[in-house]
Amino acid sequence: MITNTELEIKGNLFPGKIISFSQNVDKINFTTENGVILQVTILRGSVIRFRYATDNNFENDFSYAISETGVRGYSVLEVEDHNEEYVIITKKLKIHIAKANINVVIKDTADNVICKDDWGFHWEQSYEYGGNIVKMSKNAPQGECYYGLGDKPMHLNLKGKRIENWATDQYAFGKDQDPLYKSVPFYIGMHEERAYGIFFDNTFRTFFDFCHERRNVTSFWAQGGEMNYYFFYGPDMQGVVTRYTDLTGKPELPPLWALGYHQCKWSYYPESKVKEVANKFRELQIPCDAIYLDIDYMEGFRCFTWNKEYFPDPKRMVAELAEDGFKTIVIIDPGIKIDQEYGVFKEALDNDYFCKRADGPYMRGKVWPGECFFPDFTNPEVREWWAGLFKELIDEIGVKGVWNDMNEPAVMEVPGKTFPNDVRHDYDGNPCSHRKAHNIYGTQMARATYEGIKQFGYPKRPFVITRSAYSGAQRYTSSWTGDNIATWEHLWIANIQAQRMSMSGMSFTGSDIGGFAEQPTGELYARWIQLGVFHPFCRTHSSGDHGDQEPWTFGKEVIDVTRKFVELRYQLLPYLYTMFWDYVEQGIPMLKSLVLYDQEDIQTHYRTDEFIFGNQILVCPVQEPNSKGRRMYIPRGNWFNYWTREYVNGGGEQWVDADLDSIPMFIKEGAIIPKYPIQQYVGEKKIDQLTLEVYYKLGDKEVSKVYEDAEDGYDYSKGRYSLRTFTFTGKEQEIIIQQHKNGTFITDYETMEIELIGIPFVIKQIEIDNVTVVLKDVHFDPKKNTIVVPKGFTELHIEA
Ligand code: MIG
Repeated sequence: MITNTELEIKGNLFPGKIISFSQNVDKINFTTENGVILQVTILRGSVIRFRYATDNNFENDFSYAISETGVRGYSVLEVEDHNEEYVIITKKLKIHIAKANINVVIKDTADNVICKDDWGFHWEQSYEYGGNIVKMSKNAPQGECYYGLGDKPMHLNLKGKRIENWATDQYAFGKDQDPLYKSVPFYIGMHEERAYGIFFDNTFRTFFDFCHERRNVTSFWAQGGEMNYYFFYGPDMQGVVTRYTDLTGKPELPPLWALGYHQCKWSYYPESKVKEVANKFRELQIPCDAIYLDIDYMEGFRCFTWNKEYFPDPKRMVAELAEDGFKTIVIIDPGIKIDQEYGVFKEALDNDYFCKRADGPYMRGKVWPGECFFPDFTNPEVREWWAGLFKELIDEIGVKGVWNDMNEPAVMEVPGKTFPNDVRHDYDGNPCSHRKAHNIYGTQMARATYEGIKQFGYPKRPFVITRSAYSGAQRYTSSWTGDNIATWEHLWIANIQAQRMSMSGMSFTGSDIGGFAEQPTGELYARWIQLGVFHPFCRTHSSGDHGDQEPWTFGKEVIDVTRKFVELRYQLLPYLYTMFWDYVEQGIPMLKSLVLYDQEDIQTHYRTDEFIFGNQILVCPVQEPNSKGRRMYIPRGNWFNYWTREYVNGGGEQWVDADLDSIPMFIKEGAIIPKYPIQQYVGEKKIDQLTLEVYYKLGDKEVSKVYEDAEDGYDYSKGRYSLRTFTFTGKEQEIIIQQHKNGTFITDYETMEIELIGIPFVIKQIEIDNVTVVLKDVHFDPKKNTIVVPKGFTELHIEA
């Protein structure tokens, strides 16, 4: 056996040649002369895990990120033993492993190189902490682009950047600032229109370098733990994202109200102020479903308490708000005030639930309540206890959602703004230091919160929102992008972050609309609302330091713009809910950056502003003051301008008008867009009719879907949902709409109003399920081209 030092270059150690090989079903192990083991696990034909040990020694295999319910299985697996290499063959990939140094080359079945090691796996031993700094470097062919990585506030395409993942409280962060609140060590690479993904499942501080240090190399490394990554093959980018999301877990459906508009501020208090804000929404008829209580609702910032002066009877208040359609959401932070009179503190202390320093003292840090200790959310017993604390809030008081903040974890007035490295964590029975637990701490807090709300709210669906997150957090929680600023640049950042989170498996995300720090002008607020209603999570929030940020702060024009766009969101709820269902069922990102939508069009590879909301609505925010519109790229295909109904050919840039009351918005031809009547909150009205906007297309069929269910609860998981699939076929003198329904849920409405947009002929005849109908029996309106039909039709012919 040769020693490591014989394979050392500038402090880096490298694997030697392979001396043995073994296979155990889906796991294939290669061992080198210097004690490196590469274990390749075939999860699916296009999902492969690469895991490296040094000193012949793997750690206990444990991950918080990997979902137990993900798809596993493959139809083909062969290993060939050649002179110079082993080749592992699956249905989608050929993985070449060099006998000389275990370098890996991944090819598709047509022998195109998809991803190839440069130095491949190498490492440095860490004398200070023990273990290794584990490193991987890959060849970066010219023209390769990189996407993903969670909340990074920089150009969507990460080429040329070096990135760090270390969850950090970054108040008033700026463009390109890194690291931020979240740690999602997953990226998508794309070269010659073939996409792949890499998820480096390592919770230590990780780095990614995309051709920043060396022009032809991308690399990633971690300050500890194992080199342990999952490779996903596309070739389409959406396939990469859905496979990654399947592996790290998909969320449950949120209650439909959570997709409504939310209003927040630091802070609404006392009760009269909360009521005043809520009432004003109803008075101005701006729909709103949720109102938030920030830290001041508590007694001295003690979690799970109420300031009785501001909120003498929370149960009554919450009930009164609920009567008016408002769900109350409260903030809960991780810091527990050191106070012997405080029950939560005492209980955690008595049960040994708080994090401790290496030599035994408690982890003590200052946050809002003053000096605090912090529960170790990586301990399953602590999570169970934490979940139990929600009994009163949820079960008795009737709070409907919980907002987890400061869970990076943030600590005030200390360098690094977080726990010191030596703090100990249970890590679900794999005791470790904060170096390893830091990035996962927030997710485990949100997870425990989710369990609590679910337990006490059942059979209602829980709603959680978190600031910090690691891969997999989407199973438990939504998120927001943290403390942004009321500037035009931050509108650009918010757009990027929402798109990037979507392609990183965390679609249920939004920004603080209007900006958290500082105050927006009315114009900026209006432009931000126009973007925000197209983000899966839609909430206005502000620090409150610089004045108000309710929609009515900015005068009549902005009130009208806000109402118009929030109403549009409520009309589009069935469309948005269907997007969410696609995300829940298949891991499909709710927002699609243009590159994700059409990667074969290289024009899309560097676009940032335009995105597809769901599958069929193209949106592009106006990001500059005093605009009457903007130039934007319309992706290939044909579209209808939503506002003017003008037909436009994609595949080029154009000017699009958009005064302050408008945003560039286009509907894909052939699309059938479902709409509900405007409601002031979800469930305000019984939906008595579904509207379908049908956008004409000549030629190829277009499929649209509408998912509906009881809007809350779990009956949908027993098949009590309604999924309508519409197929549109357009000819010169005729259109055909076919409907297929799945699921046993019966929707309230009996009829659908169909509006036909862009049809090139005059309607003379209509057949429903092969029977010709009298035009006035279907309320045909020749001016608007609308008809009303029974919801159960299977085939509609509309002819000249
Ligand atoms: O140190 O709870 O990002 O949304 O309003 C500030 C007060 C603590 C930071 C959050 C923000 C919230 C604020 N919090």
